[in-house]
Formats: sequence, C-alpha cells, structure tokens
Amino acid sequence: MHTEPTTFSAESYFATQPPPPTLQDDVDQVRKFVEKHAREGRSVVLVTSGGTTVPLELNVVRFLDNFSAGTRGATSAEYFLKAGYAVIFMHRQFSLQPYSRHYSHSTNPFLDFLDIDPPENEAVPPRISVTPNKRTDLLQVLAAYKKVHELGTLHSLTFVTVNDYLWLLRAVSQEMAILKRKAMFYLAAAVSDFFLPQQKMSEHKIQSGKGNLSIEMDQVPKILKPLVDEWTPGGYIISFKLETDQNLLLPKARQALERYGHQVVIGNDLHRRKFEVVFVSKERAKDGSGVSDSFAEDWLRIDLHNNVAAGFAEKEIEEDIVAELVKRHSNWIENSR
Ligand code: 9Z3
Repeated sequence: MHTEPTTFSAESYFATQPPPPTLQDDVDQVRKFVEKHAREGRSVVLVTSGGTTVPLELNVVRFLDNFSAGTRGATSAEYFLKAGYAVIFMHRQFSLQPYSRHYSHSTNPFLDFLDIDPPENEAVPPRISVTPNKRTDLLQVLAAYKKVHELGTLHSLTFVTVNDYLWLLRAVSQEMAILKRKAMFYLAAAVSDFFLPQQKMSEHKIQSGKGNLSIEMDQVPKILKPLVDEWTPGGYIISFKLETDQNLLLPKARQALERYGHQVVIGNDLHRRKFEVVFVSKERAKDGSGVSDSFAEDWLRIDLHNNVAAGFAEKEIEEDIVAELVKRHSNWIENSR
C-alpha cells in the first residue's frame, strides 16, 4: 500500500490520533499528586524512561521497538528522590523501575539473594532469610524504597506505544503547569521519530503472501516546541539527544536547543552513555558591544575502570547528572525571584 506522507503538527496529531483509554484516570491521579506536592512546596520532576513501540496493525501482532531498557530513567529517578524531589516516573511498561532495578537484571537475580532456613521442627514451615553478604546492599535499597512510599514522593505511570507517550506527556505537563518554575522535565525516554497513523494501519495482521513488506511511516511531530511554549510555561526542561555518530552529538544538541528554546540538552553516544555525557545549554555573555548568546558545553565523565579496580562500587553517572541538574534548577528558581 502506498499513501502520501502526512506532515503532522502537534495540533493535527492530537486532532486525528485517538487518546489511550486510561488517559483520564492517569490524569486524575497525576493531578492529585501534583497538587499535594505543590501544597507542600516540593519541586516535582517528570522523568520519562524506556522505549516506545510503533504498532504496525490495529490488531497489533507486530510493532517496531528500540533498545532502551530504562536504566537512565530509573536510576535518575532514585537520585532525584534522594535529593528531595517528588518524581512522576512515566515509563515504558515492564522497563526498569527505581529500586527494583537493582534486582531485576539477570546478573543480579533476586532469588539468588534468598536462603531457605531449615525449620526447627516439622510443624513450622521453613523461613526465608537474606544471604548474609547481600544484606547491607538490600537493606539500603529497601530503606530508601520504604521511605519514598511513606512520603508519597513517587508516582508511576506507564506507556507502551509512541501514541500513549505523546498523549500522556501533553496531559502530565499541563497538570504540572501550576508548579511553574518548580517543575522539571527530564525527558530520557527513547521516543520513536516515526509512526504509522491509525488511518493508514491495516486492521488485521499483515499477510506474508505478497512477498516483501514495505511500509512508509510518517514523522512524529516535534512536541518539545509546544511543551516549552504552551503546555508548561516556566518549567525547567531537559531533553536527551542520542547519537551513534559521535561527530553529530554537539551539532544536533545545539540544533535542538536553538529550535525548541528549552534549558538543557544532554547529549549521549549510544556506546559511551554509561560513562560520558555532555550538557549543552545557552550562555548569555555581556561585553562592551552588548549581550550575546553562545553555547556552553560541559562534559561529564566518570572513570568506570578505576572505580571498579579500586574496589569501589561501580559509580553511576546518573548521580552526577542529577546533582548538576538540581544545582542548575535551584539557580533557575532563584533567578525568577
Ligand atoms: C537518551 O538518550 C537516553 O539517555 C537513553 C538511555 C535512551 C540512551 P537506557 O534506557 O538508555 O538507559 O538503556 N534518550 C534519548 C531520547 C531521545 O530519543 N530523544 C530524541 C532525539 O534524540 C529527542 S527528545 O531525537
């Protein structure tokens, strides 16, 4: 099937693509969460995490996906919580989550942490205990997890498709507008650039009888522009730029800042993302001839090998990313006064 490509603006996208059925419930819960933390004077960060799918059929059998496991988002969410933020964790269903992420990898399986203690007699069932050398780590994670639950500072919601993601992002950011400068957006989800509009999707499973399959997808609208200008004015917005060609990282990050006018683009290379990122932002310089804008580029690197060789636990780059952003965000809030 060959159809003409359609160019979607954010507006025409939302006018023609259907909202996910759970949208209203999700929004109601987010509203309560945001209002509570606005009342309590807390800053709130929306962390998006994981990849989006692009269904190829209305009765979905096949879909396009990407590599993202949600490590960046889940790890960062923990550090934001530790820094006193309330976190809306909007993630791909079944991707990594804060706290449980420590035990959901196949390298660190949860069941290997547990022992079965033999019962004292046959009348009592055996007890489960934590393997002694794993207790300190588990206790730390569990204590942080319980504290967050007690404070009510973490709210999770899920998406699967790129359509779910777009609808949710718009709705959540509109709810966060009341926070003004206390709202932060940390857009780490790996969102598809292409999609198949409902109107062009085959209803049933695409049949293989015709041989080759060729599908033309449309471009996902650039939603950062309306996010910055309309949905949540005043929010501190950080987007991520992922590239596999290191040479494209800075030019693409600068281009995104120029285009959307938000605060920070964090550039990362697919293979170096766990130990190197670059913060790109606009810098205002004053000299004799007036005020001019230029780009500030700050590289953040961690030395994975030395840390591990020295016997330290592997340092997570997200700890430093979040510390830097918390600092920048509080300056941003201060400067509005
Ligand atoms: C990122 O760059 C994230 O850091 C990663 C994290 C997806 C690389 P993992 O989940 O990976 O820890 O495995 N996100 C990219 C976000 C993105 O796709 N941005 C768009 C783009 O680059 C613009 S908003 O065009």
